[in-house]
Amino acid sequence: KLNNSDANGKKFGIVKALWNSEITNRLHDGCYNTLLKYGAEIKDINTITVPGSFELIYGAKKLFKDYKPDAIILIGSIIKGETPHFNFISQSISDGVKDLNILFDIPFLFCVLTDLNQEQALNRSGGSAGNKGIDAAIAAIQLIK
Ligand code: DLZ
Repeated sequence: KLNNSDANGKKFGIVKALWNSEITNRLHDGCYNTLLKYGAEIKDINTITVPGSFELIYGAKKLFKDYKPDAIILIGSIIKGETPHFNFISQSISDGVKDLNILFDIPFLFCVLTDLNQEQALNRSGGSAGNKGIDAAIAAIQLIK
């Protein structure tokens, strides 16, 4: 169980994809507000944006090197289209986040929704299925703790 000051004095990096930005903004709000709720200071939360989820890995690597945070949360929303593109991109991103976790000595949190449609994405970004941005922030704080 977390205390309200567990995130205090810690530095957080967030990388947010702009593709499906209605969803990623909702995830970001949940994540950001949760970090504040547990004591993180605004000056210690650095959000950068990348064009799409595929670029989250590069953005996270760059943020790690430039900002030296205690944890990095990667936020994206991939929504299935007509082609297998969805599967390739989802798989390569989860592989990439795994690689970041192996390569560098801080946790990288996977907050990338892979949904079949917009309705599912809305449900999981502040709707009936909660907000996965909140969950990712809590996981980041738990790992640092
Ligand atoms: C190209 C593409 C497609 C079709 N769908 C998504 C998506 O659902 N979610 C997302 O975050 N990004 C998507 N992209 C963009 C790719 O992530 C990437 O930005 C481009 O392929 C350029 O590398």
